[in-house]
Amino acid sequence: MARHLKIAAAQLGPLHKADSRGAAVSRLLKLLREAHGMGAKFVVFPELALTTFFPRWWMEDQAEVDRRYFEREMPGPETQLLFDEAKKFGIGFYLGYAELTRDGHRFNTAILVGPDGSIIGKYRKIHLPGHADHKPKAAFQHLEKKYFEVGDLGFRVWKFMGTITGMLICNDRRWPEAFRVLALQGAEIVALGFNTPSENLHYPEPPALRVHHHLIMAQSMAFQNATWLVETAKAGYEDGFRMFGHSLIVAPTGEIAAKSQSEEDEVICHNCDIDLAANLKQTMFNFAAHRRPEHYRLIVDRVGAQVTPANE
Ligand code: CDV
Repeated sequence: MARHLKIAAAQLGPLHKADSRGAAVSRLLKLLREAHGMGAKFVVFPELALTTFFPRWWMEDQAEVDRRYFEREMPGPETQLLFDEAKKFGIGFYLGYAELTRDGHRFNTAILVGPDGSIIGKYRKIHLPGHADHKPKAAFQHLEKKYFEVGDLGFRVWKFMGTITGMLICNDRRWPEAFRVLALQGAEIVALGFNTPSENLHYPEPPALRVHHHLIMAQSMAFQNATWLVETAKAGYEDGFRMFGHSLIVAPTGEIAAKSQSEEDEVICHNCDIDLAANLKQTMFNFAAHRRPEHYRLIVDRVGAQVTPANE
């Protein structure tokens, strides 16, 4: 009999600078209860789900940044409520937050929490977009390279609620390598939270085109790796800066099974057939039969593109 898991993407609307951690957790709890009402057993929350998307701001007082935006413990005093409620419902979840380690390292992190409330897995974001320098003339900034270190845990998967599940965070969804490394470990579900500005920091680009890229990436990554893909946004105008919604649950066929419609708090849910990709994995994307890694050397040996014509 095919395995099924009812999965929800619990999208958050805006969290402003003035919003407290407690207010964020209250909203997450409301979303969790709604997801429970829909029968969900696995709930995916966004990237940096406890605070505003603070990397848009240049801030110099690191102690203040740590106090306002980083978690020293997980669960902490406020987030414990979320762990308790999820455990009461027998729900597992993915949660993104800013992590400050005991030895002073800062990461953009996501955790996978089992239905018994235990932390099963941790992922620290590897593809950090943006810049580390101050750009005071820009309309907004994207300072992930200032506030976070590159994740040091690699791309991993875990046995989770009868499935093999991997985690990514936001910008990772633009890099096929990240998905393929998870798929090569047998990923059946990839969970990912995101905060994506509707405006392009670097050059003018229609917001609809940015959403188009988001959708085509999600559909192709799910299909080419034969995995379920759950992508959850934090969306809307945070202190006047817009981020798009379009949270998604994508099937291994590349079809969108569910999509959010608002830029507010919103839950979408789908009963995912985890074995849907069985045929695909034995035919078109039978990696063992068809991949040719002997011809992929450059992917790991070279970072940036160099022009290397065969006839030179
Ligand atoms: N939080 C992110 O990683 N956002 C990036 C933006 C900056 C392009 C994204 O890939 O959506």
